[in-house]
Amino acid sequence: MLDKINHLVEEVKELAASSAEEAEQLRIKYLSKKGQVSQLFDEFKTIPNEQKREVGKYLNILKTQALDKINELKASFENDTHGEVGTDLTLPGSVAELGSRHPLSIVRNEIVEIFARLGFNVADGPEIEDDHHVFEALNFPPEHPARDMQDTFFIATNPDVLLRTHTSSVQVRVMEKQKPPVRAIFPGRVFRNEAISARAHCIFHQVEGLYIDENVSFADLKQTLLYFAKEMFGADTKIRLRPSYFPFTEPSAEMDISCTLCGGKGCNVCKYTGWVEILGCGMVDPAVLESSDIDSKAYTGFAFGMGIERITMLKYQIKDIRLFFENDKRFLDQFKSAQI
Ligand code: 2U9
Repeated sequence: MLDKINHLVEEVKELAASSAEEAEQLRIKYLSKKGQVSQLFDEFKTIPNEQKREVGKYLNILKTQALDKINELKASFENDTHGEVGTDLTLPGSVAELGSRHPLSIVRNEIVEIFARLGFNVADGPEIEDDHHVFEALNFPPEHPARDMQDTFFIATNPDVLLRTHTSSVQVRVMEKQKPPVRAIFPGRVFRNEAISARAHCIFHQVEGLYIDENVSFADLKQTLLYFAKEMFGADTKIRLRPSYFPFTEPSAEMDISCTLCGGKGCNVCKYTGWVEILGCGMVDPAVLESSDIDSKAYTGFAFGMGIERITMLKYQIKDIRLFFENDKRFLDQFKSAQI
């Protein structure tokens, strides 16, 4: 039996394989249940007891050597693909895909650029605000429904810590710090406690504008917004103003543009009226100027506000506001060519 073992030890030393497949065949030949090494273990049971100690030792050495050799052969094929399915260095490299700007950012940047051409700066402020900057200084009466839990998100139980419902709070902060003339726009994220649907979301984006100086008139407001509408929606765009009401402006108006889809003839986007509403505006209420210590006899101002989602939906004919917040790459990829 020792001869057989020695013979196999020598045989195992010389084992060679040209593929992983062949190495596996060798494992079967020597180490499987019916393999040559295993058969020697069966034979081992039959030898006299006094030989068992010595033979057992060599048998174990044979088994270990066979295992090591075959594992070594197998390992040599794990990283060696012999040019079959390995790295083909002649293939073109994988392309690192560039991201694209979010449609809301594209439209916000476009709005900022249009007003920059008219001399408006950009100002920014906190999203977590207090009652004074969101409501009080803007002439909201104490019982106004916007102040209700139903409409505004309050943080914890403190009624004086809330998420801003409009960026007008930033205007108040600017007026408190900077004396007229003020000519700025205020892009930012706002929060309203609303049910989410295809047309409304509890988080959305606004751009508001404010111009305060001596002799600022409603005609200035109208001309500024006409310029904006033509730059944003095309030179043929017409505007119309309808009387409205906001606590912070007097007089107030809502502005429509001629329908971007049918040009005013009537379609389902404009509900066959030829007009679509895009923003609210008005002359800053003297009480609002006074609450920020601006002399309402010396200065007048106009203000306007628009939802960026609404402008983007109109411009790109997007039917559901929720698409802006889902980050579906198939949606976002469609804006690659529109980046500014
Ligand atoms: C100050 C004074 C006046 C900002 C204005 C609107 C009209 C308006 C809405 C449009 C759609 C908000 O996003 S929306 O829901 N905004 O209609 N905003 S005037 O007036 C101000 C702001 C600040 C100190």
